[in-house]
Amino acid sequence: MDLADEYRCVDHDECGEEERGGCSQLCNNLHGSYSCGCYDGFRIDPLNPTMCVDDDECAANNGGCQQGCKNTEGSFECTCRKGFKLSLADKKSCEDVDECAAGGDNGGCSHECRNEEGGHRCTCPPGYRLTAGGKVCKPVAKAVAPVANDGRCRSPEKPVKGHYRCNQRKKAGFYPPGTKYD
Ligand SMILES: [Ca+2]
Ligand SMILES: [Ca+2]
Repeated sequence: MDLADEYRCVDHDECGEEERGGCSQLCNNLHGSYSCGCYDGFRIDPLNPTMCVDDDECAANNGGCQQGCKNTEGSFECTCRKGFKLSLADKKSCEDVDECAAGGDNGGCSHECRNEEGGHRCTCPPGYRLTAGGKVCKPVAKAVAPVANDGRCRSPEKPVKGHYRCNQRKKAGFYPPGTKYD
């Protein structure tokens, strides 16, 4: 300290000391005073001006996320619902997953796969029908019409599981004329 300083008030750099003014993260020395600051993603604790707390980015405007927003300590991330993926371009919007192209399994469909927004659907070519579970197509059995002489659909003598069966309600042992078979 030179002699002149003995009679001059010099700024005391609290931030230059080991305790750094008691600031948990950043310390800004000001002329005659100092203030604590925080790293990106944090803000000063309203209850204690030397401490920093996580900034909940999701609390305002959903963090700018199109679908979900997940707050994390010091940061946050946007999330997407099932069937969507986060856009690599802005990391905020969600794009449909093309299940038919992704995975290399044709969306789990045995025949045709149709991509839809947020999901996908299996479909079957003519002559096939979708089985329970919505993924596998099976050939539609050629209907052998158990038609009685009177033209009415009658229950077959030996019904096979799922086939050769009239699909309308039987009345008195017969089905109405024109009944289709499945
Ligand atoms: Ca945060
Ligand atoms: Ca899709």
